[in-house]
Amino acid sequence: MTKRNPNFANLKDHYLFPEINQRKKAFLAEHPEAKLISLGIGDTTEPLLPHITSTLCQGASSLGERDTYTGYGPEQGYSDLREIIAKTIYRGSVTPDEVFISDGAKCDIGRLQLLFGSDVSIALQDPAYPVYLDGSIMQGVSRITLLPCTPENDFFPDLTKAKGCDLLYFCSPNNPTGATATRQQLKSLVDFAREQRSIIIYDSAYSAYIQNSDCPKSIFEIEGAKEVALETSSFSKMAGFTGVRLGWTVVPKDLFFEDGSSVHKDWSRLISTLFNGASNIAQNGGLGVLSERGLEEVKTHIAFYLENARLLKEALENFEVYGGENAPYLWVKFPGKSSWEVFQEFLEELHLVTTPGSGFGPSGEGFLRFSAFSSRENVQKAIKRFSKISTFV
Ligand code: PGU
Repeated sequence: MTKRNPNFANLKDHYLFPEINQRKKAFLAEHPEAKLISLGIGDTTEPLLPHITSTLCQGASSLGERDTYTGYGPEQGYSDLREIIAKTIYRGSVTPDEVFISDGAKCDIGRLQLLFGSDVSIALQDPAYPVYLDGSIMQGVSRITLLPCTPENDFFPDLTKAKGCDLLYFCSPNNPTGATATRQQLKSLVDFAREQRSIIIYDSAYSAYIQNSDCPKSIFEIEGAKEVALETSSFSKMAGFTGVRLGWTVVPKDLFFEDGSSVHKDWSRLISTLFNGASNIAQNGGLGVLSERGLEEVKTHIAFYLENARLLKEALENFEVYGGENAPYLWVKFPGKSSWEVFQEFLEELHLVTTPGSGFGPSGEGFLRFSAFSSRENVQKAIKRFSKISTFV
């Protein structure tokens, strides 16, 4: 008989978000009348605005004409999209041939884990997006160091704990804490990686939410980063493309493995073998997003979700609340209770779905994550329900 991949025995039974869905379904089975509001998974809710929508439609209709029909595209993505990303997002600090278009950051994180394989030691923020840890375990990585990020260290880890690690995952603005690293902090991260000769896998999926000019939107704003970092990012949270599926990863040509071979070259090899390029319709939409009119539409959406975050933060002011200013997440401490206990109370007493902090790592215990991705109406309804929190916490 076929043997199970033994790495899977080292995982928890469920990925975090399906587990939340199961609890939600179990609750609805007993209370079918409940009007649940989700401040749980970070999934955009607002309809796309006209210019971006029109570029997606145009991408689809061009497939209906002989002269404009396209099939498989280049695995690395369309050159005009790579060019506009290099110019608009990175202001020329990376070249178009260092940009690889993807079907989203999550998918690329999985492929990056395949690139580095199992024989690496990794360090990651705790709490962190669960894909960094679960995906590494699937690959068979066993040398794993968690770097606690708590209010006590201003959510920036003690890097000395990551000494000697091969890969350093870093996400800013952070999911789930909403903490956003300053230029000084990112400089210390890059200096550390240069000293250690480690590679940083930098996730900037939420960079469009950064309002503070002292917080870089990309690791490549830091001098020397191209020698030690690659960056994965996404149109999902920037442009409401969670369902459209479009992202990118920048792999600098200055990045090398220990034996002197090129990371860029191996990544090209991997992508051309295991990926057939992002959807041509989605890529047309990506060009729309990064056009002048598209970027105006993006600003409107970002401002909308940040206003949701502000309203939620204001309503939770009696609690210890972090994040929400440069990120679409609030990180709220509920002392004396486990995250899953408080999650269940919010579900049963307020009919609100949140995300338990412990699902992002042990340092998340006792916290809940609130997502600001919601309609204004639902945010206002959720805030009204908050008045009952004092009856159970
Ligand atoms: N990177 C980070 C840090 C994320 O939080 C998410 C989504 C992604 C990447 C995924 O980006 P895509 O480009 O859409 O693939 N995090 C959400 C959704 C849950 C999930 O499993 O991806 C969240 O609620 O944490």
